[in-house]
Amino acid sequence: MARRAAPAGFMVFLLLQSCVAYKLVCYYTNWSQYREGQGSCFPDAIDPFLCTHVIYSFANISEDNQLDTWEWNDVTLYQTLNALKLRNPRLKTLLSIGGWSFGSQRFSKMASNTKSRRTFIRSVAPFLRTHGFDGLDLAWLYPGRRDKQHFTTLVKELKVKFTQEAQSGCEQLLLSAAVSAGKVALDSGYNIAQIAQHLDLINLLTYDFHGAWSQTTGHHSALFRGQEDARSDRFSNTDYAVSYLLGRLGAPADKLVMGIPTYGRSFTLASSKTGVGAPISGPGIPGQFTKEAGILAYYEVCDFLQGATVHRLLGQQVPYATKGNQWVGYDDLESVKNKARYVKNRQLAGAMVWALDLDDFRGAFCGQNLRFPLTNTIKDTLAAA
Ligand SMILES: *[C@@H]1O[C@H](CO)[C@@H](O)[C@H](O)[C@H]1NC(C)=O
Ligand SMILES: CC(=O)N[C@H]1CO[C@H](CO)[C@@H](O)[C@@H]1O
Repeated sequence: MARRAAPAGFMVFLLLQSCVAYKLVCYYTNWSQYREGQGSCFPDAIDPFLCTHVIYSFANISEDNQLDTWEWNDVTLYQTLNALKLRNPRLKTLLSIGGWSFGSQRFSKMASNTKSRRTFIRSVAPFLRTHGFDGLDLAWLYPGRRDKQHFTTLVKELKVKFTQEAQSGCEQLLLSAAVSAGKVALDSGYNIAQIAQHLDLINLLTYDFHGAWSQTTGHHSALFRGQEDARSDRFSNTDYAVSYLLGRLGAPADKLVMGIPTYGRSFTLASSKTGVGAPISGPGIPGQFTKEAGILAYYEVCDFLQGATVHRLLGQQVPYATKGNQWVGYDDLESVKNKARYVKNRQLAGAMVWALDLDDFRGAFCGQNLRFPLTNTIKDTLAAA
């Protein structure tokens, strides 16, 4: 008997393991296709077993308040992305609406009016089903004070609609939101405890804490507060945001997904000072592929590191590198491993990656002989016992 009980116990163990599996939610951006040469990324480059959820960003809201495509070839890319599910049927895909360049105003207009909100909500499920998505992600960046109630209503009504729609026998559509990790935005724009009831996932944007808009160098996605942080910067780290959401705002840990960036934020130094808090003259020079001042994809960071000096911030637990008058704060294998461990220690729902196309998705630049080295490291760390 005892010998037969062991495998049964082992099976239960396996089942329990799969119940607590952490989510790995990965964004893919519609504009990465246009990067030149090795930088160009199409959804078929995505390993279907890498993430549990892939979110396609971004979709639009049309003139008549319906969910709509953005790029001329979005429908084709939706198909390519959703075809990944033929290889991994457990993969979930979501469509994200909004984003930075979309802004807040049009969300605000749609959500504040009962009629336009209803029109939008009615358009969502048919659109997602037509294109083979499993859910919607709201990337309203960011709801202001006057939007707080409307955002809550939008989330609640979407959930009601999704529940109704699932009665036809389909698996219920998922609903997530990308939520600011900045204390000021959190306080003014979100009723976290209420929206959390209706959302399946809260994707916390725990990056962009620091950038060229600041006067000095600083890491944009520190895990913890560091000694070098000014008092005014004490809220600008991942740990603060997570603790604030869990402890003060009433976010349930099992819905909270912590963002980890696969890009760095760079600066041009204004003096011979090169540490944290050094004066800057502006953003860093654009990367060869991403071509945006102040931003470097991880694969561009790898290139930058040749001949650069790397420093690890012990308190903040993230690295930065300097070369000439350039300074970049980024995440590497070690820092993302630490962050993934943090996700497990806090028993969060999982980790989110922004973005797959900024990781070394070809495995061509970082010499690790591995595609998606950062995302794979997060995956492995989350899966480790
Ligand atoms: C997005 O929708 C707005 C109307 O709300 C429209 O003016 C704009 O052209 C759309 N953008 C694209 C790229 O289709
Ligand atoms: C090429 C490109 O940038 N396409 C669009 C992808 O979606 C965003 C929405 O945030 C647009 O701003 C981009 O223009």
